[in-house]
Amino acid sequence: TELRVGVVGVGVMGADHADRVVRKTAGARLVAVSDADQPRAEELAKRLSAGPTQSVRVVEDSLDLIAADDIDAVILASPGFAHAEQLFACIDHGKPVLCEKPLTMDAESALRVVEAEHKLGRQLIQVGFMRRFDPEYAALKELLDSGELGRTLLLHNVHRNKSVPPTFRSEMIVRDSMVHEVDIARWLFGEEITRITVHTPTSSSLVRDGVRDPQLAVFELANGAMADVEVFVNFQVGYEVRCEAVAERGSATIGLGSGVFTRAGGQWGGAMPADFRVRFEQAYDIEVQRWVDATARGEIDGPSAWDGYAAAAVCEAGIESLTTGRPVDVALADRGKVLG
Ligand code: ISE
Repeated sequence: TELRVGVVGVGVMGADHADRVVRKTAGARLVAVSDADQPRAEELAKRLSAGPTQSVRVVEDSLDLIAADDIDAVILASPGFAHAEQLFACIDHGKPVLCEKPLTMDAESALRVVEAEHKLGRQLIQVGFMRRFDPEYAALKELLDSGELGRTLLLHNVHRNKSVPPTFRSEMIVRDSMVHEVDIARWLFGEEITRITVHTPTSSSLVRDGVRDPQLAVFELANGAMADVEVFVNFQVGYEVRCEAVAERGSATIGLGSGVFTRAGGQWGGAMPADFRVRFEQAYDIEVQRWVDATARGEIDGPSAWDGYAAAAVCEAGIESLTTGRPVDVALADRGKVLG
């Protein structure tokens, strides 16, 4: 009784997940893939069908893949703008779905997804905030929750990519990159974000005209705590994600890098990955395995549609703040009313 999985969208992340289902995930089998770029889907299906027992087919239309009788569950890794329609299809067909961030492009459509799932009466949607499964983040959460350091007061975050594709404009930096810190702040504090300010320091001259990169944001949480984050997606050097939590009786930092440090040739240091797939490989592996295991039980085991909606609401306010640099209040529906 293997879970028969279909992957929608086989760009960088979807191809990585498809590979993960084939090679590393127990209790799951990759049955089909689909992509707006048909040749890309064909190529991946061919590559992953190489094994003797493994045959992966291409379905032209993502909605047909979602509806297919031999697909039990879906990994959604299409671009964010395609998610809403595909999520509604998953809900219509009762198919569990691991949806890459962002859940949808705006708070209004994200809330409609939450409501549609709620009407169904069971949780089908898990959102791909994979950092929650990263062993370092998980250990940080455990430490903070233990109370050993007292109450957590602040988070300082750094989030840098070596570079990004040309489609990555200022709003996308908020919606696709900063959204991870939005989720991490909500998760570590166990509180909603009520206000966001996005500052735009001088942009790097290496960045396309009009793109604001780096960005410096401050989140205010419902309990009065705050988090800051520098997001810099054209850092040139490598991929780097750090988080320091400041509590009443101490602080804790993750993401300082590990591995081999050398001293040679008048230099000292270690290597930096270029790619988030390297830094968060374990997180992705654990995320997908736990999603498969939970799906077999008819459950989810990770960030919910509500978490995706709340993040979308914060990002929408963040995108508004991006243009003015002024604080913007987050408009969030009443959770009790929506899910009550
Ligand atoms: C990318 O889309 C991701 O989701 C990565 O986790 C994030 O760190 C990166 O900034 C985004 O480009």
